[in-house]
Amino acid sequence: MTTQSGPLARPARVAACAGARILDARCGGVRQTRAVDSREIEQFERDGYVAVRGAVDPDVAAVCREAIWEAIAWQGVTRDRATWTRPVVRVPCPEGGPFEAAGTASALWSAYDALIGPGRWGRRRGVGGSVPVRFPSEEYPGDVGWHIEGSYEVNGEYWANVRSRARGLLALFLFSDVGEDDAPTRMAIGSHLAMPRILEPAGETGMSGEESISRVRPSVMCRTVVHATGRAGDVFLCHPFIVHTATWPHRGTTPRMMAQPGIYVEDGFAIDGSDPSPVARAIFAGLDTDAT
Ligand SMILES: O=C(O)CCC(=O)C(=O)O
Repeated sequence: MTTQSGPLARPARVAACAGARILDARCGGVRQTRAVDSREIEQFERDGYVAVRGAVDPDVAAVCREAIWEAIAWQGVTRDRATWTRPVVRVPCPEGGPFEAAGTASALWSAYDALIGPGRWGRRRGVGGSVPVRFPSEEYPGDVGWHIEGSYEVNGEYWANVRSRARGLLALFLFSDVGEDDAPTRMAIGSHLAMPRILEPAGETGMSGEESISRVRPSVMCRTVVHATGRAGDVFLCHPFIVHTATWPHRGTTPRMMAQPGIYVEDGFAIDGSDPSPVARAIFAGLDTDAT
């Protein structure tokens, strides 16, 4: 797993709040334009995510699905439902071909420019990260719990620091249609604003996921939540500090295929108010907000 894409250690995850209100991310409708506009940038800073609808061509997403089926076949899972014996199967996101087309989609690159800043992020010719494929199942998958993604490895764990070294964004690439029943990723809206004050005392070193999530007030996970639902080809671009979780059970009919790479930013962001990028502005706002 690469440093820009690894999830934090699992034991740190905090149980989901049953009372959380759910907002359907599809409310905004299907995207017509290709770059994020000023309203979406404002939403990103405030809520911690923006959905880029139709970012990846649906035909490209369909070929990506084929490649993911081939990748999980090595673990004995095929289109034959009799092989769907586990609720989740993870594979590294395949490289090349359709994944290069998906990862270099112009709508995404222009959104990275808008959210991180031109020339500041790693121009990866692919998607990267891992693909947790979730199958229709009532079984607890074992990897559910609130967390933020770590960005760099320290003694086998993924850590994050307040400047978000090595991570500009968390991207959720939907390669299958994902509805409310299909175990969508759940994000706590505005939760990214709670993390800067938690991470700041740890300075450049940062802290482990276990440490950072254990310091978040439980009320943060009881905020209104949004589910990463939509059509194959939609991509959610999330602030690196968004608190999110996998969900279960999967009561839909088809496997949910989603990749969750980090968008690499080598040095992270300035946090003194001088950095104009929306990612940095949200970190700066979080330092000034009692949201922990
Ligand atoms: O599968 C999902 O919905 C999210 C998984 C996740 O957040 C992770 O593996 O870090």
